[in-house]
Amino acid sequence: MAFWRSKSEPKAADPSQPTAGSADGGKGGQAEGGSLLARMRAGLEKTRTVLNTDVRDLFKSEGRLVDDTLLEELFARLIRTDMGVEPATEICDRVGRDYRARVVKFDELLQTIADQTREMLSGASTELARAENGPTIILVVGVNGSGKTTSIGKLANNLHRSGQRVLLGAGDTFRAAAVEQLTIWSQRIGCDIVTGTANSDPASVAFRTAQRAVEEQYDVAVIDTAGRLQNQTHLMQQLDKIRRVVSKQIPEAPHEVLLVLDATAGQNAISQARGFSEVAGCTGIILAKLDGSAKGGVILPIRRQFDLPVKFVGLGEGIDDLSPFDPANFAAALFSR
Ligand SMILES: Nc1nc2c(ncn2[C@@H]2O[C@H](COP(=O)(O)OP(=O)(O)OP(=O)(O)O)[C@@H](O)[C@H]2O)c(=O)[nH]1
Ligand SMILES: [Mg+2]
Repeated sequence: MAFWRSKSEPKAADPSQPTAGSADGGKGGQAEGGSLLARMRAGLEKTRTVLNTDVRDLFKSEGRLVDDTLLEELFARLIRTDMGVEPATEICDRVGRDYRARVVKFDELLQTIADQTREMLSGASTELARAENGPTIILVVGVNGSGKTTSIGKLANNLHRSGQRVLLGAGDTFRAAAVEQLTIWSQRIGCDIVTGTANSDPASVAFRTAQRAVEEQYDVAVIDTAGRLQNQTHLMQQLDKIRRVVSKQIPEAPHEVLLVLDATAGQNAISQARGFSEVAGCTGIILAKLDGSAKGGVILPIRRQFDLPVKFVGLGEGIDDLSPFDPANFAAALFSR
């Protein structure tokens, strides 16, 4: 599953070619698509269990009459996944519209909810941006412990495996352990890394990363940053400085500013997204730790409230546990039995 096609491959705009960010990672292969669904399903296990068990509990095997009581109960159960009031209301409205005063089976209802979820999530392009010429620079930001460094490791590994020359930038200079953590990832992947001494200016690491990426003709550089809160003004200004020094090397860079959100934070992830997307010029979201969360429904308000596509989801701590986000795949995985 390659996140990017190589530059020599045909453009994704060619309708005969699947896109790099599509559910099957651009391979178009049935088997791979199937295994992606299985992995997404496993990653969403906790949310899926909440939904399936909770919603199924509302039904008897012979089905149940759709009336106000059922719709209220359904609403309460949907809310538990942190999908938020609006999406839950819309789903219940649709169930009411389609089935009111009829007896429905659990499977029928689940299919309707899945369809509605897919529609609510679709629309934005989830493909990773790419520089026309020269290296693509990806900056990764987010609050402490959200999963930035791990997501960088997984992303870089995938790009490296698909034949890209990848450079990492250890822009979290606050803690020696952070540099070590990214260095270990670079060794596992077999890619190069630019580091700075502890407490050195992260912008200087970012500058040197972009400079080396240009001079040595890397395809992509992924720059890590220290965790910060959106209300820590000086730290947010530091992000701004990182962006500026990178754009001195390459005017359009950074091509992506990926905000890593922790899915286990549920609705709190939304306030993080709000703060960061305003200040840091984010271009997309990585929703990490979906596997550890029963609140995977939070993806719906994130999609709705921000003009920011979810580009990847983290489905575990392993090197392969990052998947391009695909609404159809996500909805199918979430509501499959
Ligand atoms: N289960 C699971 N754990 C994850 C995932 N992504 C990251 N983690 C774990 O979350 C913890 C924090 O991950 P890091 O990548 O260090 O987070 P960070 O944002 O770089 O943290 P700081 O640099 O301290 O701000 C680690 O234990 C990771 O293994 C994921 O998708 N699933
Ligand atoms: Mg980190």
